[in-house]
Amino acid sequence: MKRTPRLTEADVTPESIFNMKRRQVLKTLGLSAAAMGMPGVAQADILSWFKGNDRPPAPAGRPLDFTKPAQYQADLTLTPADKVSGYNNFYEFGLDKADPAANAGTLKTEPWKLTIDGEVAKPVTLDMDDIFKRFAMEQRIYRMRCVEAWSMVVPWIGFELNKLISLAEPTSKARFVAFQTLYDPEQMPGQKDRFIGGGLNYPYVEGLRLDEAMHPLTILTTGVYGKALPPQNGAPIRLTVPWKYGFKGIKSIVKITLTANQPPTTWNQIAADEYGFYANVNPHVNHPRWSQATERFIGPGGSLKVERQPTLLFNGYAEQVASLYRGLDLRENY
Ligand SMILES: Nc1nc2c(c(=O)[nH]1)N[C@H]1C(S)=C(S)[C@@H](COP(=O)(O)O)O[C@H]1N2
Ligand SMILES: [Mo]
Repeated sequence: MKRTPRLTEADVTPESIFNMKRRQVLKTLGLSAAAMGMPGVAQADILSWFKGNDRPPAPAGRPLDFTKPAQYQADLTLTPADKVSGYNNFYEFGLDKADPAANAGTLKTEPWKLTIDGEVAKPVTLDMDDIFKRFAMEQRIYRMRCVEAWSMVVPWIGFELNKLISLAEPTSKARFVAFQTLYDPEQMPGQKDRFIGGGLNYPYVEGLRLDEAMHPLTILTTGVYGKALPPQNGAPIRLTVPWKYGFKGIKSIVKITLTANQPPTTWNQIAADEYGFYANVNPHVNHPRWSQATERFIGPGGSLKVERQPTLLFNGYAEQVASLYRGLDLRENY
């Protein structure tokens, strides 16, 4: 008997090639779900999940207090707010760019605790009130470049990660920083079902070298466009490393652990040849399946008007960060 083709681990592949449109996903699920017996979630649940839009939208983020340091108010054309918070990657809520905005509204971000531990003298757990009290927020207009070759310019609000790390007092053994997203399959359907979550391992994890984490451009982000982050952008706190591909910018962080050894990272685990630990934006190092020489800038105008522009080395931040990689082969360490 001929078996219905089913999605395998190899089909559920990284960013961009798992770009089946919602309709095709539904078709695939319709064909295969009954035959294979979906673990965890009944087919009907998935179908209604993918309809998406009957879910309550996220409440508007509350306005934040912040300064605007002149050196970080880059004179660049901004991506409009509705695109920054309407075109997202957050696989815990589905693979389509519209899924996070449609489906993340129910993420419970209050109360929220962030723990910093590992190779530190003073491990600490903070709630969001503690974070807003301890760290002054500032707006930073940063370029944002996804490995899929689209880009935005975003007015984030946040504070330098080095301030939090210093608070915990790294030991002399600390060389890397590991980050972890909330793990709560009841709230994040992609964690419960690999058809929704794209077959990634959850919780989503990321990492930086300690010197990258301490760099003044590296921020923990709590807001965008003047307000607290909406869930689809990684509320209530996410990482922003503007010279690296977007997948390094892990969302909805609950834990930061200083380590002696390089930590595993989610996209690297699923496709090591395509997504390196460094993930520095580099027009000269192509992705195995597409060129990184240019990018589609998602700017104002049209519904999703895009303009091709050259990719910049270190996403335009070479002057500030190139020294971190002196002597490192950027082709080998992609
Ligand atoms: N936990 C988690 N963090 C994540 C992702 C994800 O799927 N899960 N996607 C990453 C990718 S690929 C990108 S491009 C950025 C997108 O951030 P934005 O939606 O705020 O633009 O988030 C990153 N952080
Ligand atoms: Mo991305």
